[in-house]
Amino acid sequence: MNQQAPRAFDVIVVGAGFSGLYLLYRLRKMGFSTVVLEAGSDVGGTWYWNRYPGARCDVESMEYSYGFDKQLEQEWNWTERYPAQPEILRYLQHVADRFDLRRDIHFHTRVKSARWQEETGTWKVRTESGDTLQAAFCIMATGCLSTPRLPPFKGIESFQGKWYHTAQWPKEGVDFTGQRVGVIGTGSTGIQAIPKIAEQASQLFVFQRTPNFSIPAHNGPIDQSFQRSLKARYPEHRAAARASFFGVPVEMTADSALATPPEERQKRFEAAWQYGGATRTLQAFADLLVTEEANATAADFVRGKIREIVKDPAVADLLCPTDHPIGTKRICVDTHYYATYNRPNVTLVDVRKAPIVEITPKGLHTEAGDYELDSLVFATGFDAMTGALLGIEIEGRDGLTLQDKWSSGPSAYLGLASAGFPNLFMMTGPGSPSVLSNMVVSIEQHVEWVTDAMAYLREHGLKSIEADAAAETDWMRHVTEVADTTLFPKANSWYVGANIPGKPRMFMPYVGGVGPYRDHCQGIADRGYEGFVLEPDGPQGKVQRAV
Ligand code: NA7
Repeated sequence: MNQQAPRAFDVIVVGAGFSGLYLLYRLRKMGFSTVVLEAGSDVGGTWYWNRYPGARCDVESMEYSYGFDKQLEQEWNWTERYPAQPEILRYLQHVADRFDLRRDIHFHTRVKSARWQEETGTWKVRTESGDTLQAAFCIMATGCLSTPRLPPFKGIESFQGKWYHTAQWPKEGVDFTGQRVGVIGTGSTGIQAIPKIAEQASQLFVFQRTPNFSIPAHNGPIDQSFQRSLKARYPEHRAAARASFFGVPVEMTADSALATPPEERQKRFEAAWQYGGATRTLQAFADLLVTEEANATAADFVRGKIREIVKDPAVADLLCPTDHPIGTKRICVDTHYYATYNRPNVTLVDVRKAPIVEITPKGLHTEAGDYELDSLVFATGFDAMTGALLGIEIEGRDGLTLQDKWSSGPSAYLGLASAGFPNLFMMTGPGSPSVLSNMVVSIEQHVEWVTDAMAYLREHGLKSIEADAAAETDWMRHVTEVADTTLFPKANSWYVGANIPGKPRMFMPYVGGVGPYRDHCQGIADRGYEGFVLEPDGPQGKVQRAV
């Protein structure tokens, strides 16, 4: 697509994951000419890049799927209770084919910059290969966990073996059979990959700085009668998901962990553990994420399980998290993670006590010794939530860049739009429920809300919509206030940017709940896009405020 004049569209969407695909489907249906720009060679977003062994969603298949098309949700059959990466990727490929989406997606196209052109009221988007496109609207569907982080380990270039980042895994896969492998990182990714790599490697060294809580998935083939019965009541089920707290319908309780007798409390935690997944444990009692004493009852329960499973008490001790309340860092959902440490070929190395000094040609050197390795796997996470947005030079009105505006922390009205950046939307941006929710449910809400807003502009002869600065400030204050009523901000998590040196510390996701957030957004739309500045089309261009 090399041409002189920028190609013009109504909408440019960046990213072809869950958000980008649904945006394209809906915008096309609404008659907006749309192009999607995608860095990968295929659709899938997160599920395109994260192909490491064991990669699996921690939300169940029947929940983690689109609800916008009745036939789609009926015709697609999931094979496992929790979907593995290849299956989610196949699902998204199916969606792309079924709705003929690929013809408007430019693959191998990484966006470098997006600049607002005041004279024309359009966004000029430049790709890394130098092409330019322009559109009235630009929607960043760039994902929350799409900028991998590789810490600057000294000596990495000298390593004679092979190394991999889990989020940039080779498409052809990696065979570790007979190898001495090192894994750095024990977040959700490491916890999924470690049991799989342990099955192949001759020796696996896990370099752990901070342990995390993990709950078994109890994954397995999906129960087909369950699949059929849920499909029969999908409309009610989806409605309940949309109104729920995390985007997954779970019966809420008002019970307090502290007010419940210990035996009864244990029983409930045990039932949640046996059911599998994180949601039931975190929602077993109403006060688990609110008071430290209540939280400690759940944390003690999981630590007890770790000690039951892991045979060597010293290893079990090292695997027991003590530095954060359970659930305040993304709780992991695993398959045989803790039991993996009972294998004779697996060694847990404490790099908190004796930190990694450097990568050497033959392996890895810590303050306590040397490890000879054939391969190294970095499961070291992401520059979450803001990384992908700030990785693009986004310039709004009067030369204001998003990098400058967010230099002391991100700010976005509803997590969807930022003052100074008209007609620019972000999907699951900071200040929206995003990573604290079932992403697909949140994404569908965003897509519908944003595209409805665009249709409203069209119907009312308006040319731009922009977050009002005061409304945005109020929203971000609310986001922080709600977070401060919980234990979430206490953890040094990627939710607060703590994993990236120098990143401003701020609790980024909105923890007020998916249902309440949705109602709030709907109210704003019903009141004529309250808190947004809407600008009429035409040269007179008087600003109409719906604040
Ligand atoms: P996470 O959860 O950010 O985990 C990254 C891991 O890497 C974590 O254990 C880190 O330890 C470790 N890490 C990072 N840098 C280092 C250095 N320099 N030395 C040793 N260890 C290090 O990323 P994931 O990919 O696992 O998960 C991200 C999300 O993706 C997940 O929550 C799901 O929502 C999907 P630390 O805790 O910093 O001590």
